[in-house]
Amino acid sequence: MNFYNKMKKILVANRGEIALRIMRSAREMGIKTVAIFSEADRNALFVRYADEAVCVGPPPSAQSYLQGDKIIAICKELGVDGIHPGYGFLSENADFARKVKKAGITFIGPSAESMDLMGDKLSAKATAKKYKVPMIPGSEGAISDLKEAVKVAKEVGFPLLIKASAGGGGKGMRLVEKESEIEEQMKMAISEAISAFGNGAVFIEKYASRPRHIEIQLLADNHGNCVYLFERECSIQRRHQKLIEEAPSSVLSPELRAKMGKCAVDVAKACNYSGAGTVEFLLDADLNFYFLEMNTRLQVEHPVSELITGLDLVKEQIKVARNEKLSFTQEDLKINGHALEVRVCAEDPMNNFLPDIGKLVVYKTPSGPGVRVDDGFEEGMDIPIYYDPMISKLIVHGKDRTEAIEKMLRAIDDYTIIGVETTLDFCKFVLKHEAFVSGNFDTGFIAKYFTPEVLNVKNEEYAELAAIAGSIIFEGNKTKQAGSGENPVKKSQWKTNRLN
Ligand code: MV4
Repeated sequence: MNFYNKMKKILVANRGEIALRIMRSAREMGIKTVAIFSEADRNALFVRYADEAVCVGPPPSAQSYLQGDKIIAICKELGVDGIHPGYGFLSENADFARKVKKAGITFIGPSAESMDLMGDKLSAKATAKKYKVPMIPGSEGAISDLKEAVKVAKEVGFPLLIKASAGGGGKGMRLVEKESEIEEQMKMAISEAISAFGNGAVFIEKYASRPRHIEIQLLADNHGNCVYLFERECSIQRRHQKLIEEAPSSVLSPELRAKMGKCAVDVAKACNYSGAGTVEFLLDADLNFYFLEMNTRLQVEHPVSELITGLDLVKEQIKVARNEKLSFTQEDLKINGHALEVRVCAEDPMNNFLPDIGKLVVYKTPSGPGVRVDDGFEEGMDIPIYYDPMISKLIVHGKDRTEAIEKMLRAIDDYTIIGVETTLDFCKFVLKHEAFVSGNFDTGFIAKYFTPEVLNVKNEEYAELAAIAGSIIFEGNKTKQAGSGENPVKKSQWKTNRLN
């Protein structure tokens, strides 16, 4: 069957940078785009970029971007062939994927069955186990009574983690350091799981201290082909929020990369996966790796994989969704250079990374060879309080890791954001840190090295510099004719992001 003519119009069930990024690829493929938006996003770039746009409701996500039935009704009305869910919102909602399919619309993502299998962590582990994918020692299934919990705990040893089966991404995890804490932590974990996910199933795993977080990007078609697009190193995280990602990881040998890649492909085969997906692994200090979970969506950090492989993951997702075969094999894929991504969030690192929303009074993005900015904001716009405070993703591609770091530092300096605090200064601190530069870091990096003072010192230096700059301008204005047009202070010395 030839489905090539299918997919003339796609609805993007998302907002912000990812909605725009998806629409750009669709447009390059000659596909019309439909945006849905909430009342808070009326003036957003992605709404204007789309060929058609429909308001779905008031600002809160539950009343807008999560209104699955409403979104499907819009698709029917506008003759939409496919829905791209982006990340977050409805992207990993199996019931939504089922309804979309039932309505005769293509869900650009895996089947509802794959999502069901991987959405529940216990069933994900049971599925992956069929292919002998390495697992962290722990309970075989759900644990409901204390006696069993104690028995498993004694087998695996302390410290251990109690995890919610319906959790994921770090939600619903509890650390247990010794036997006397088990009872209380089990009770807490179960009641939390019930209130957060409506499912009280929990399981136990040995706690791996300070692992690295390595994830493998996969792409599978509907004809039995599946390839890995290498790894992303995502260990620079804070409270399960990734802040810097890179590809490739500086610690994987080609042999380990191939081994982890094959395991990830096995996980995809075990759940009959289709489309773009990611398998998360923990990597310990001895370079042993363990399956954690599978993300059945396009991820925020996908651009670093695009840059090192030369692929457009959104285009590949669309091609797979219209039943095309992958146009390349594993052997065709090679890692080209090194890519880094920093998440530019409207958060204040000096104040516990609390969201700092407001107006982008000045907003100037960096550019130049190897610099990519995925954003959805313009100067003068307000960052809405209702959603994730991510302003943009700044992504660079260099011939090697050193060049990528240098390029990122330059790009951060060339980025001007005034009006809200951002994570740019913080990212610069990380990129200059000896542990990051040497590659000798893990998920404990921020806890180990970051305190607000490390930025404070820099800010004091900046304040000093600003004072000097101010006095030079003042002196300059006194001695120069007004309107001479010459500014004795280079613009870059003013920058809020310049640390030293
Ligand atoms: C773990 C772990 C240590 N031991 N499991 C956090 C996110 C979720 N995908 C699983 N997570 C972890 N599971 C065992 N048995 C440590 C983490 C973890 C972590 C993992 C990846 C990246 C950052 C992290 C930060 C804290 C904890």
